[in-house]
Amino acid sequence: MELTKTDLLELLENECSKSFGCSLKEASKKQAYKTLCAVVRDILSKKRKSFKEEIYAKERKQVYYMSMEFLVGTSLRNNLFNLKLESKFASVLKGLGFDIQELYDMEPDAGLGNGGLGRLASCYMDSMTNMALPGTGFSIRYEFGIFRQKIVDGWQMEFPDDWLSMGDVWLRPREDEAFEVKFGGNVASYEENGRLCFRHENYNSVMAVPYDMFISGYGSRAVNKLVLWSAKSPSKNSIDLRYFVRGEHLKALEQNTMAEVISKVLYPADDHIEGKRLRLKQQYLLVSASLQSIISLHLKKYGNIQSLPDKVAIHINDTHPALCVPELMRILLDEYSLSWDEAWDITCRTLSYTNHTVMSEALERWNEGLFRELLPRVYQIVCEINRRLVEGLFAKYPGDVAKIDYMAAISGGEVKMANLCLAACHKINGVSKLHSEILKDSLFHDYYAITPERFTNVTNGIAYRRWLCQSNPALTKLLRELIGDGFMKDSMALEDLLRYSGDKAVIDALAAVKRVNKERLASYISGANGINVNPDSLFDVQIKRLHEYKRQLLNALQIIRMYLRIKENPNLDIPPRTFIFAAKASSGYFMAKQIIRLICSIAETVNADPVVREKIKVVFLEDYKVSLAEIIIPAAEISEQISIAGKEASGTGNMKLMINGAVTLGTLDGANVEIHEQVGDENMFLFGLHADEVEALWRRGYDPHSYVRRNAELNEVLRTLKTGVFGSNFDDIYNSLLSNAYGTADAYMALADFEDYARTQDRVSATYRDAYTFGNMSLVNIAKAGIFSSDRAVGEYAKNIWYMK
Ligand code: 26Q
Repeated sequence: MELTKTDLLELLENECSKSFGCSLKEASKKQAYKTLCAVVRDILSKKRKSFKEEIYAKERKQVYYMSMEFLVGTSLRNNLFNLKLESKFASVLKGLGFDIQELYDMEPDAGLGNGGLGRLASCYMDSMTNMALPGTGFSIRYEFGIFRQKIVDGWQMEFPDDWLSMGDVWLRPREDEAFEVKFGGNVASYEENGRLCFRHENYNSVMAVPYDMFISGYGSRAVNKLVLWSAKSPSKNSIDLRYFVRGEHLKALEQNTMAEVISKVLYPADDHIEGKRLRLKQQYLLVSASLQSIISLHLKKYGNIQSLPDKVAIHINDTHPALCVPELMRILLDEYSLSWDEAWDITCRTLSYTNHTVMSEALERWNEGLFRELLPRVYQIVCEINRRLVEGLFAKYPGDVAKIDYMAAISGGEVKMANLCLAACHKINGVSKLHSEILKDSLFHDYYAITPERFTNVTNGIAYRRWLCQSNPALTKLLRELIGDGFMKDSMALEDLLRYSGDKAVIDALAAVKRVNKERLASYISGANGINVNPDSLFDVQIKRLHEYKRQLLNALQIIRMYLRIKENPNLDIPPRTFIFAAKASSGYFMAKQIIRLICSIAETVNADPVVREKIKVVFLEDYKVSLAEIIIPAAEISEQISIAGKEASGTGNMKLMINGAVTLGTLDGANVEIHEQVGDENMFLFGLHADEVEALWRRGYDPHSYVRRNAELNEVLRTLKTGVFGSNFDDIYNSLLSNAYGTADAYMALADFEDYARTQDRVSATYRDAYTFGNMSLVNIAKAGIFSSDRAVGEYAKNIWYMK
């Protein structure tokens, strides 16, 4: 039954009086926000109950999505939109004196992720729910999510993100359903009924307490949940009496804080990996608690463990939860007394794995000693998996020690997590066509050669109802007028917009929408950075994590080129442009922080120059996060996707920008290749080396100097890094491009692609002058973006990987 406004009013008043002992008329804004969230959560909770009963009765297969990250962002508007209750609640609240937008603005982002991989996990939860697939996400309830970024004199500073004070409204703790997770200690063996058994002894226990967050789907009967584990000390009163009675009071509390530190903070790195003990503890907490929970639910319903792969699919989101492989084996062997072969068969058929990166720095390996010390029984199992793996490989490739070493789960004193997944999972996929080919051809080639049937591709997708319908209401309204609202359920219906290709009135209407969104972003920029940008200028956007392979530096070098050209010719006739950046750098990533400093310095010089600033402006927005992306993306006209070809696994920002009408300026990397397939040369600005050319150039020997010698303009640009044109010197950046002692200068080939990039940027300027040509490119991009819906992606996972009905 449908909720009326009277119902909503009653629900709100009851909740407010229950929680705050007052009526909404007397409530503060904060109280009203918490009241509203609690009411929405209760509505979802009721729906959840009936959906749960339905899937239970139908014995439907369940998918569990294991991820160290879910970049949820905000939930209130999303939930109201999905429940189709937004306007009713808005009007009821208005009657009580509250503006719903102001309540939305109070919600902090749940920033439980770094970037693409984490946001993808959240988009997939949304889509599973839209499609009424029974899916549960498992992750960690980090007390502090991704750090808040401030820029001080061009330097990135990191501050803790205390999101729970206002964000915990969505979390429902289930204290009494905690699971014990064991660390350290030793393993004793004994014999029982002729079987060799193992007992984990002298371990330290940590309790994993689940917190549920409900996930709503658009006009869907389903409500799924995200389960976040929080680490708690097992001792009842949080004091270890063994120490307390000896008078060691501090030590008695230490164990407690040691346990709870596990879920304190998200690791803010998405590039190079430090083998930190705490990170391994986090991974095991997630894996062990989740598997215990999954298996106990399964047994309660089905009564036998053998049916696990038929009723349960467990997905490993990159290698971070790869401990699923040995931990599931451990549970099956030690707790259910299965034979090795039986346990292995169940494990392989239940698990699947997605790879999200080909960067070798990001391939997870753990020091064997650390691994053994922290997880002694799991380590034994990894050793046995490895022994059997290597034995099999030896039979296949007798004497090919290098190959076997490369494929082993343990080698060179390290446990290699990707190889554990490759050895076990029944399906392995990349996240774009190009990326999946690269996995087969190079990174995972040796595994592909033995079992090609396990390898597949699922090109990423986005929850476009959030990224288009909710964050760009003006465009959504226009689209509904033009093509009806079929696209809100089926993204492929966006193609109907092609009917209006070349239609000047429609292109004008799209431009008017873009203009509204640009004004909104301009006002945000003026508030945040104190910079006034011209809403009639071209908004050129590069928003993503800061990494050398993503080449924000290439963008910056081109801006320097434009700056020098304007200085040389103050009458240079180009359409005004605003370059907008937002990016967080890993806290320990020195070069990334230098690049932020360079961009900020360019911004200062450019924006202060009375002549230059009439033609170009540069803005670095601090603290990039989901809710900021939702403001920038609708206003973007050019989407910079300029990674060195072969390194960006997919990219998903490119899809969000595309569906909002931005035109891609990019290399043939990741999903850009498939965007190109959709829109063609004429609706995209492509440049740069292709992935195979990059490879070939590496093999030939890459010499960045040769490009500088050939291109006087590039030489001038690079000189500014040394001569202090932008306030100070950027020797470290200069050296990274030209004089790295180890022959790895300019490892991401910014200089090789510079000339083509600059020429293409000029083409962008020329095209932008013709509003109809550019506007029509934008139209085609919106129309062709439907394929990049996460509904499509999740549908492919469900069918080809999780084997769900
Ligand atoms: C691992 C160990 C220790 C500390 C940190 C990490 C870690 C954390 C996050 C390693 C990698 C990540 C994140 C990777 C990521 O976001 N990859 C992106 O995934 C997107 C979704 O598939 C792709 O679109 C992007 O191309 C890819 O870069």
